[in-house]
Amino acid sequence: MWQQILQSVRSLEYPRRNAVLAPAALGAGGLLVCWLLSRRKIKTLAMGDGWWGSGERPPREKEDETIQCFQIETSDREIQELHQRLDQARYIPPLEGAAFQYGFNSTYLQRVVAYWRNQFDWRKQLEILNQYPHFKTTIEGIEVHFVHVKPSRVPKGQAARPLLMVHGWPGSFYEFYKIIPLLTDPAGQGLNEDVVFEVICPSIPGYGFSEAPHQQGFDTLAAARIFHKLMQRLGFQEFYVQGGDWGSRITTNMAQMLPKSVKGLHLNFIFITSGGLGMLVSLLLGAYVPWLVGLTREDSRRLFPYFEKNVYDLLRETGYLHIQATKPDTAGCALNDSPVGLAAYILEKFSTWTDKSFRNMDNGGLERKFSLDDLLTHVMIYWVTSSIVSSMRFYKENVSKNPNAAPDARVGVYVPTGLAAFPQELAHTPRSWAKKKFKNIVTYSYMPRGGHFAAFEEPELLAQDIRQLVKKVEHL
Ligand SMILES: *[C@@H]1O[C@H](CO)[C@@H](O)[C@H](O)[C@H]1NC(C)=O
Ligand SMILES: CC(=O)N[C@H]1CO[C@H](CO)[C@@H](O)[C@@H]1O
Repeated sequence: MWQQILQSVRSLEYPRRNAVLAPAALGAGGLLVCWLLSRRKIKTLAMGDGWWGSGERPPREKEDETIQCFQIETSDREIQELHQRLDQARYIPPLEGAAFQYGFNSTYLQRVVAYWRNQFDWRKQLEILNQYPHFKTTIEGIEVHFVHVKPSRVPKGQAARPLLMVHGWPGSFYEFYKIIPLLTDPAGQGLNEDVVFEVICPSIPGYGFSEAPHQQGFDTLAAARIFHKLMQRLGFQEFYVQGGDWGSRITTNMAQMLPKSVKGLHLNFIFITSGGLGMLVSLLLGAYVPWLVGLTREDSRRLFPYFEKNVYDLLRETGYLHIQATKPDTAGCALNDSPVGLAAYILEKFSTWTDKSFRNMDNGGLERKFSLDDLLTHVMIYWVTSSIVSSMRFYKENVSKNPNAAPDARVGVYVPTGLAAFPQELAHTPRSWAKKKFKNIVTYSYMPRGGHFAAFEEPELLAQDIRQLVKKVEHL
């Protein structure tokens, strides 16, 4: 196509016989080329700027860009106070035979709380949390926390690939603690892999140890911009990004903002606002003739019966979303005041989002894939930082408007993208739907097992899939 246009423009250059027509034709050809070029130019998402600190932005004062080392610490008094609250909790019995269908089974909750009170060793978990280097730095008026792990050894002739990994709700940077060694030290984990990463896991502002925004309007675009500023401050020009849940939307926004900085985007949760007409047609016909509407057999297995699997199930599981997208502070008052309520609210998600059938299990299947130590560590990260309310507000800032009108809905994603579709994810997005938004899907994997908390549940599978993307992008 290009060749042809250039050729025809060139052939217009030498028609000596017609000296008058030539410049006119050249001008028209030039315009055509310009128009085509502008059409080919990739639309990016405006980066903008923001201020999330308390009060007015100080006039023209340069932000302190230093990066400080940080360690997670809690005082004995905080632990004592937590124990007092755990001791004073009150419970009502679950409905007979209800398992997790009405929410967290309070009989099982008492067991979790007894473990928390008597066996859970926060000091030991703190040692685990602090085994990797933590830092804080101020961006747009708030302190941003991140974990930064450099590889201990890099194979000869290789360079470590910087990789930013972003968590979601109700998770934290701790979701990545099992995948970090697989990515930064494959040899130490018995993996024969040349591709080694330098991993940066920030806490979304308002989550865990990142300060909460003091101003309204902190959405995924703002988070994406802040993480770009963080990576720039750390000196990375080009890097990979990975995310699930909110992390998926944030890293996608990063790829839309500065596509040149993002070498590859890997997602284990696929956010699309609408799949257009193609999606509608494939929903109507996909169960009968998947091949005709761009679906694979596996897509159709995961999608249908659609209302059962992807509509009713979603309705049953997303009441929290409506609360958090409308009046987060109200329910948040209770959760921030009661560690038992907080544990029930957070851990219920680790049950059903890992496997929907866990709803029918007395103990929500929680200990099938996770240890209580790991689960309670997540809860503690929210408790000791009082961050549940600010984490919930992120929904308010992102779900209240028309999603199709959001600026990021009108900009495609052109960076090389790897999509990992885990079978127990809340909803399945076939490649043919994702293509509308992600214009350069390099890998699309039907993962054999695992759900919403991919890095936490299936670190080996996720690490493998990230490496697969990097190898394709770099032609290794
Ligand atoms: C709640 O969990 C407890 C402990 O796991 C179990 O014994 C009980 O049967 C469950 N109750 C309901 C209503 O499912
Ligand atoms: C649907 C909605 O309210 N989206 C907001 C969330 O964040 C985007 C940017 O990522 C805003 O532009 C949207 O308005």
